[in-house]
Amino acid sequence: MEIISHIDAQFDAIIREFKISGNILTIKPYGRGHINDTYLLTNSAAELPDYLLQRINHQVFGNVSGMMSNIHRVTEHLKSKFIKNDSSQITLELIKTKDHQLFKRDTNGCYWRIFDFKKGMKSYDVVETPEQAYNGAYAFGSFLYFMADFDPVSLIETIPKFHSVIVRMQQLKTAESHAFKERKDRSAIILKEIDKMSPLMCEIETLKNQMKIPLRVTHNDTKFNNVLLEDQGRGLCVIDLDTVMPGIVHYDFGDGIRTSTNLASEDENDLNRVKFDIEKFNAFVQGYLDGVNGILTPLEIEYLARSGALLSFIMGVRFLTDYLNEDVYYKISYEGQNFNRGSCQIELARQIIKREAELKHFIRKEAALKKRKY
Ligand code: ADP
Ligand code: GN1
Ligand code: MG
Repeated sequence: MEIISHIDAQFDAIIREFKISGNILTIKPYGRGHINDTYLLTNSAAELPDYLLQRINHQVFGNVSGMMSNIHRVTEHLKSKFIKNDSSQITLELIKTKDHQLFKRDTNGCYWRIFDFKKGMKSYDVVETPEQAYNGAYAFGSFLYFMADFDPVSLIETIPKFHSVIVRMQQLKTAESHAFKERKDRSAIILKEIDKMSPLMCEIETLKNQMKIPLRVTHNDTKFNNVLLEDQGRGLCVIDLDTVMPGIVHYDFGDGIRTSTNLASEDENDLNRVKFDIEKFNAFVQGYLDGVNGILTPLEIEYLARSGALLSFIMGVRFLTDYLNEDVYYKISYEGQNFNRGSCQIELARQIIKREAELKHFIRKEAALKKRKY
């Protein structure tokens, strides 16, 4: 494999470690993820694959080897399921190194991996149509369904207590106690609102701890831009598998609702524009329930309506924490972005909580209508 000369020597050295086909013509930063550094590698021959190179954020993911082993096992499992049951779905494919490893550590201590790039598919930061919401939800729902015969505790927990409200609230309090006055003052109103909402937001965690809600293999980062939809056709691919680990359905359903029903962007500056869209909610519910194919228990179904608020709340708390910590976790592109992100998520949580009875009614009705396909 020859790498075209204008590619930076550092990238050149990394790419050469992996088993890729053809010659890489260009490399450019890609996507809008908040955690890893992502690059699109374009092949010089159109008929050969393009690739997605990522520098893994090892501050966030302390056990890179365990995480990569999770991803490998999960993608192999899904691939075999899709071959047997569902031709519209594909999975990420890891490209191994020439010495058959799942990632490479460079001399600076950075960790790199390569996936095949899914041509003709794209992700959406803000969902445009109910049909997109249905399709993405279907992919996330069937992720849960097809992973149902995989032992959740055989996966390593890539970020322990990732969606624990109790832990996230503790982290917020610690950040608050260390924060600069200016950031604390700016956050004061929203912090009060968070305190008021917090008891209601702990209920699902209590049910999980009491083992009334089953532990499953969950994705845990089902933000809508973590599913690729085919431009033309019905193809679907769930991506960003770094946080696949044991969890509960509410984490996945809830984050999907958070990111597919808000008419505004995640960091909207004007809170009046944050609007929960019921049409996209309904479509997401239908897609998700079709995807999970009847495996949810009555108690799981009962709490789905709350979970959209829960995940909006958790993300609001996490963004605010990072704002108070001077933006050390999430990538930002302007000062105050984490404040905007946090305020938006809390506003969305507030709107969803207000409509819980109506949302619950819709979910119950839809769940009763769904029949198993397989
Ligand atoms: P992060 O963990 O930083 O969010 P992701 O793995 O989600 O990183 O990748 C960032 C973006 O890159 C995604 O939102 C998506 O748009 C795009 N992307 C990721 N993997 C692929 C792939 N295999 N094919 C095409 N696009 C991809
Ligand atoms: C991060 O990696 P990305 O951008 O898909 C974060 C999620 C948050 C999300 C908020 C490992 O997701 O938990 O919901 O930002 N991922 C991690 O947009 O913390
Ligand atoms: Mg992502």
